[in-house]
Amino acid sequence: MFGVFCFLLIFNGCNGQAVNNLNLGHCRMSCDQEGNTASLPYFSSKGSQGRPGKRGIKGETGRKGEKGEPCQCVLQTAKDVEKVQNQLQNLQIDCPQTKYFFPTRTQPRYIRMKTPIENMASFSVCAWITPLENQNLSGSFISYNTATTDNVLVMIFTAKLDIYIHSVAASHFSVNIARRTHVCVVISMQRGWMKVYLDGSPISKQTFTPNAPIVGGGEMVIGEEQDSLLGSFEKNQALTGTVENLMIWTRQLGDYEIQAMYANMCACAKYHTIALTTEAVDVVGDVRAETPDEDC
Ligand SMILES: [Ca+2]
Repeated sequence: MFGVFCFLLIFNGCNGQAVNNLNLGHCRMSCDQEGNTASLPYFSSKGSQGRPGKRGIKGETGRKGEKGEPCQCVLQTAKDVEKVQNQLQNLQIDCPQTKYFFPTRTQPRYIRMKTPIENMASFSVCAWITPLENQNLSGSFISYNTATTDNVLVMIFTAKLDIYIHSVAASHFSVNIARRTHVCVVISMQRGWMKVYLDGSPISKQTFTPNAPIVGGGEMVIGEEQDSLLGSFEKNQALTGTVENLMIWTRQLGDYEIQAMYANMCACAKYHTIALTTEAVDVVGDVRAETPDEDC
C-alpha cells in the first residue's frame, strides 16, 4: 500500500502549493535531475551531495562529509497539482493480480485472450516482466492478428524492444531487460507516437506515421508470435520468463498512473479492457499460472 499512500501524501500535503522536503525514498520512486525532460514535474532533484569532509591535519582523522538532503518533491504549479489529482482519480487499488511463468520454448505454449479485443486508437500495455535467471528477456510479449492481417500489433523483445503496427516495424527501443522490470508502452495511433516506460519512468518516445486504429475482433496471444491466426509460431520468437499483472487499457495512461502502478502492485489505472485473469484466458502448453506475490 505504500505507493498509493505516498501519492495521497503528495496530494494532501500540497494544497495547490509547492511541497518541499518530502522524502519519497520508501516509495521506490526515482528522482531525477532538475530540467531533465524525462523527469516528472514534482521531482525536483536528486538528493544533494553533502559537503566533503575536511582533511585532517597529519595524524588526525578528517571530519566526515555531511549527509545530502533527501529526495525533494515539488509540485511546481497548480496545473501540476491538477494533473496529479486527475490521474489519482483514475486509480483503483483492488486490481487483478496475475502471474504466468513461461519456463521453456517447447511449442506451442502461449496465453490466448478470450476477452474480445476492441478497436484501439489509443492504448496502453503494462506488465511486470522477468527473464529467466541469468538471461536477458527475449521473445514475443504481445502478438495480435486478425483474420485478414498478420502482425497487426507485435511487441517483441530481442536485444531491444521491437514494435510492429499494421505489419510494419514502427519502432525499436533500446530496452534490454535482465531483471524483473515494470514495462509500459503507450501508443497513440492517430497522433503517431509511442512511449516506453521502465520502472515507472518514461525512457523514450518515438513517432511514426499516424495510422488507422488497431481493428478489434482478432486473436491476441502472449508468449508466441503469430505468423498466421493462432499459428505459425517460431521457436526463437517464443517468450521465456515471468509475466505479472499484464493489463491493457484502450486509452493513454498518464505518467502518474504508471508511476503508481510501479510503486504499488495492488494499484492500477482504472478502466482496463484486458487482464490475464483465469476466466479471461486460455492457457496452452507449458505455461504455468502461479500464485501472485501480492495479497492485495
Ligand atoms: Ca514470426
